[in-house]
Amino acid sequence: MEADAYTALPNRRPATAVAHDWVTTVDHKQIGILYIVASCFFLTLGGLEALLMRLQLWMPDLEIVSPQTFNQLFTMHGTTMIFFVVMPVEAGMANYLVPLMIGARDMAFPRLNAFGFWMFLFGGFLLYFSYFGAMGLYGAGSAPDIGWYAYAPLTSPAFSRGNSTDYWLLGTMISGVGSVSFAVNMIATIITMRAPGMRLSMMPLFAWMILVTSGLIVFAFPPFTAAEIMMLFDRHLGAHFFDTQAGGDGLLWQHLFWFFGHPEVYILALPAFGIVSEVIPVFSRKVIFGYASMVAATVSIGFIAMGVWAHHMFTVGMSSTIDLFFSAATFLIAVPTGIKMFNWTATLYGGRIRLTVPMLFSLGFLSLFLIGGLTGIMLAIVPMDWQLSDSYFLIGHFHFVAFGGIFFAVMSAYYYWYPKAIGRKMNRKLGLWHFWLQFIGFNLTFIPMHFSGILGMPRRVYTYKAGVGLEFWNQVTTVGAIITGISLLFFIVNLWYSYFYGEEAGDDPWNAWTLEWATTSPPPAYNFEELPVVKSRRPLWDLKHPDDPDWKHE
Ligand code: HEM
Ligand SMILES: [Cu+2]
Repeated sequence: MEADAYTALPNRRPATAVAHDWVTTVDHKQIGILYIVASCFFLTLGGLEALLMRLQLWMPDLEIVSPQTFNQLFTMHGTTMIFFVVMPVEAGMANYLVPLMIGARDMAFPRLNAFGFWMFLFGGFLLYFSYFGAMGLYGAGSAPDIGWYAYAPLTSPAFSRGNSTDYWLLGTMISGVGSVSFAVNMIATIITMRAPGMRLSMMPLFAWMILVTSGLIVFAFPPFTAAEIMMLFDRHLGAHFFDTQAGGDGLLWQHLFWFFGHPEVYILALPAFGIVSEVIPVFSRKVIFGYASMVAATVSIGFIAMGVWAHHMFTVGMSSTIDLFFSAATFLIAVPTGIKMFNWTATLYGGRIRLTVPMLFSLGFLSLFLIGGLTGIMLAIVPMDWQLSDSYFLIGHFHFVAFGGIFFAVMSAYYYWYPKAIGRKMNRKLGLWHFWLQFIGFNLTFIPMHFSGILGMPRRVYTYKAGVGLEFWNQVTTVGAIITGISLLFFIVNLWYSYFYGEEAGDDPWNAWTLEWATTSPPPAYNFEELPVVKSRRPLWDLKHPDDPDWKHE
């Protein structure tokens, strides 16, 4: 067919041509959407794994899955959620939004951007191929069963036969290359490609938090990759880095892992903080309270996050001096986090609050993240951690942070920016159903985990004894997980339904202030026909109110 034929019939292009466009794209917006779609795919897998675990734990002594399968399920679920759901959905949103927010036409290195996405996706596929292709201790088709932090010596050749552990190492390592590509590209883009007039001090907070996140990725991933290469050497080339019997050190793995693994928590959390920092002001009709302290808090969280890793190791028997140091450093990180909580609340205070669906999810974030933060402080108290570490209390705590905090914020972002990407708003009724079901389901799932943990239920067990008081809390948890799963169905239906039938959005449906709303919805390939001159933190406000622009007051 000739080129004109395509242009004459834009809707009738063959599917292969459309697919070709997506596969070869270097446009930051398309790459962003690819990341987001891929994360939905992995969310389905990670969610099904979670549901299977919860069904197995519905009653004492059930045998829905075998102990071996249960080990694979929590390993794959945790690894998937962290590396293949939350990181890519946030990377996708950053890819889509940051160039628009800073008034750039694309990322600094568009091809590197595409490379990063395909590395991430290949890593995920490789990991999941283990369900069919890996040779494990129990025969072919064994997914990794080593937990999401793959502790030595469990992963050493002596204890991990076959190659399912190699799938884990290579899958996360390859997707990690994608993450570093993303981060380097983001830093270059934000530093060098801001619109004329936009000083760093005027940049939207979301872009700031992506900048700090990218810095964390650049520092945290290489040591992790190095540790994984060392582990591969141990497994295949007869090295003994982590083999205590041959003069190696199993604890070395833990140090290297958590030197990555703790910052990783903030790599997941900072973009979420960025999201609510954009959503809350717009729906409170107030500028964000304490912009400068918000930036300062983000940067200091970035620094402190690199220095608290050993709070994951209080129970391995480090010296009490070391325990004390890491405990104190962990308390310290509550200060900048507290400043942020204060600023978001102060932004709400006295605002003209509009309870839109994105706003509800951001408020959900605020309340749930607060609880997750508080139980985190409890765990930073060393003797408390000795009691609760590796119990369901810990599982409850980090799901409050990762799901209640981060995932609620991600949902807020979906509802807030969908109109920009698609040109239509998401349906409010379905959105309300989604929000309330997710909020109720979430609390039913994860509050009881704190209780079963205190009652002594260890994490990573495939069943528990009857008559020791664990039935009730486990059943509530499982019911909650099912409700949460149903809430996500409302979300998926909403994504699909609104694509065809959603209310037309226009360029700026929320009456917002940042540059992504200055262009059409969806934006053209080159993003902006003409850039507004940036003189303040709210360029669109200035444009709409030439009589009283922000820069006169700043
Ligand atoms: C409805 C949603 C979810 C449910 C029902 C759920 C449930 C579970 C369950 C039952 C476990 C195993 C606990 C154990 O035996 O130790 C687990 C582990 C885990 N989950 Fe989730 N989860 C959900 C969402 C998430 C999300 C959004 C994240 C995001 C980061 C996440 C990250 C993890 C991690 C890192 C582990 C630890 C895996 C390991 O022990 O190696 N989960 N989850
Ligand atoms: Cu940590």
